[in-house]
Amino acid sequence: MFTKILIANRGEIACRVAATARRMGIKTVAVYSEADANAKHVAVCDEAVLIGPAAAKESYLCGDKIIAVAKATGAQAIHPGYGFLSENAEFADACAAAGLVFIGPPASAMRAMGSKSAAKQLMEKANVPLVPGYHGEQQDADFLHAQADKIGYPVLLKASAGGGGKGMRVIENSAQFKDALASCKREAISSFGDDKVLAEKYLQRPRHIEIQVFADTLGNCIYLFERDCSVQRRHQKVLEEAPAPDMPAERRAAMGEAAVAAARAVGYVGAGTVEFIANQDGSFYFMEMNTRLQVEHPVTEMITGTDLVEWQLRVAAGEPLPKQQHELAIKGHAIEARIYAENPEKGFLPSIGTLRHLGTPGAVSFELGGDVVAPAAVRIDSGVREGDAISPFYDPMIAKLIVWGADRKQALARMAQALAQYQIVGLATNIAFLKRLVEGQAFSAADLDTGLIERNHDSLFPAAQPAPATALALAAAALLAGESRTVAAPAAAHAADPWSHTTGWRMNQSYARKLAFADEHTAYDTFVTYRAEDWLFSASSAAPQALSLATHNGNDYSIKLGDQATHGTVLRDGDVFHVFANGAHYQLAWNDPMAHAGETESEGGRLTAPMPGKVVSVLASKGQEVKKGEPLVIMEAMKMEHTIAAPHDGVIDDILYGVGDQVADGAPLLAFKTA
Ligand code: MV4
Repeated sequence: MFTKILIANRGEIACRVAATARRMGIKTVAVYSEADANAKHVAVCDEAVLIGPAAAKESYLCGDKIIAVAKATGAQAIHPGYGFLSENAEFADACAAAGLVFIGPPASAMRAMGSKSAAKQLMEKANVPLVPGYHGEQQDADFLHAQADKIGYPVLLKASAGGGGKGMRVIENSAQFKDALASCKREAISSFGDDKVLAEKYLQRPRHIEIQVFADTLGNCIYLFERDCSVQRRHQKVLEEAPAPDMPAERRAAMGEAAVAAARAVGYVGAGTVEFIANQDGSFYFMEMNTRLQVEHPVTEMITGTDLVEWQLRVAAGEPLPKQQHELAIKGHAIEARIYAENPEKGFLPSIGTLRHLGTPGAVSFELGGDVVAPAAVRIDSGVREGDAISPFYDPMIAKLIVWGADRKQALARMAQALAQYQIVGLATNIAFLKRLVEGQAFSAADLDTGLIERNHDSLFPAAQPAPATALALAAAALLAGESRTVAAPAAAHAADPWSHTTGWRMNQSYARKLAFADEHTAYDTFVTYRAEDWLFSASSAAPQALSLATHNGNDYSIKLGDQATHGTVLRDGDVFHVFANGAHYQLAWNDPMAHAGETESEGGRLTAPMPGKVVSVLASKGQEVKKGEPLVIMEAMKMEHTIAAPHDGVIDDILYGVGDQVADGAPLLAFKTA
């Protein structure tokens, strides 16, 4: 076995590989870009070497630099993870030439599967089922038209060089063929520089089912069952599960054997995935083979009790597969959800920024019957920690949340629960969307196909709901508790002095303080009346109810509103209260009437945006002398205007944004020199 390996990747997969290496007593070398100097993968490896600037093609894609680092640090093998160099046959060859083991398949197998149409021809010879169609060299329009008529409509035209859904055309009938072929070829040449197409029977509601295969250098090749990855969005997987729902044992064996035949046909070694497209009736057809460890490998690990990275290391070191086919069995059900920094309400636009707060569901492990310990119920694979940034340079995945259950129903319930416990402040995420997805009727009932998200668009993107009174009450309680702490502490010496109390004691007992909150859609006026032991609270026009803070531990609050007990986490970020309660995340901006110049946040003479928003007015100019408290910039965010004022007398050094500019949370708006 190797004593030291280099991990040619970043993020969660680099951390994942490092965890297994550490457990096996293998030292690890990380490589990193300038953007990743403080990244988690650098921290979890034994050594780390800078390989270049942030852009992947100047760092993580530089095979020669990475090989040089492996040689210099004495690593014997390179694990490429997924993406980057993982399916690059030239890199695998270069590793071999440098006397390093590439932890992956032979370059020849990568090349054989790299060309989609050549792979299909190989598979045809190996008796791996293919979608009925024409995958040959002849490209004459009349010939292809005759092939399409023979296949029967609907027919799908695909660019041979394509993949990921680009260059595909569905043809409903023979009359549409000519125009569709011309347009498909135009797209194929402009996207891939190759106008070769293939024609297939179009499957109307297909499922994406893939088989995990593993082969060693001694001629053993086995399958570790299937994963159903039908829930996708624009060819990006969103949820993956194992085993596939409604998979009869005979079909599982047939698919497994077809996948093993596919792997054997290209002399495969290591971890691979054979992708099939399956009809609702269960018929299945080879699509392509991924010659790497996949993002969704944990669901297979959880149901088989294996560590696939350990298997990869053993196979790469020349050892036999740790298990034979008959020693493998499926236990329970696992589901993975990919948590992304993206905004589902804004077309899944990636969200860049800092994970200012990261609260994860607690890991749960338990006993299953006798002394057999079941897999942990919740596993989180992540390459980021609280305080880390999601940058524009790499994939904006925050974490993979993987749950295990004795059956699908239990796994589903645990996934919903774990998503409800996930707390992220600082970035938009797809967590609420994932929760709607796993709780939705279609996924719950395993009514799976690649169109699930589009078909259920209306229930997956419901109109925004106003925040419930309990969420507003939690924000109010946190605000009031925070005020009594910060103000009461220095006044403790004068405890007898009613004027230094902040319990709200007032000459006029009926005084109701207005706390104005707002989220992106709604403004909420709430009213608080201070009483001896509690508050009287009303949200908008609702009748006032007694509100009290039962317990308060860090950011966790238990309150009572009327006769309803509620708890939640409340994080205050400037004037925004992030309330996590009932599995939802409410972002409530407080319009603080007392906020004025002297309290405006300023860092090192710079003035920053209190929350993400838009600049609506710039009142100062470069070089201008200003007085403390003078308004400089007005921003609009969360339905409110925020005035950024001079913290001291001084001079405007620079103005960094103009009217109409979108500004990120915490961004400096202007440079300011104190007089
Ligand atoms: C298909 C298909 C229906 N019929 N082929 C999309 C990308 C590519 N690699 C294969 N794709 C498809 N091929 C036939 N004959 C539907 C898809 C497809 C799809 C496949 C797998 C996972 C998600 C998908 C989403 C849309 C379309």
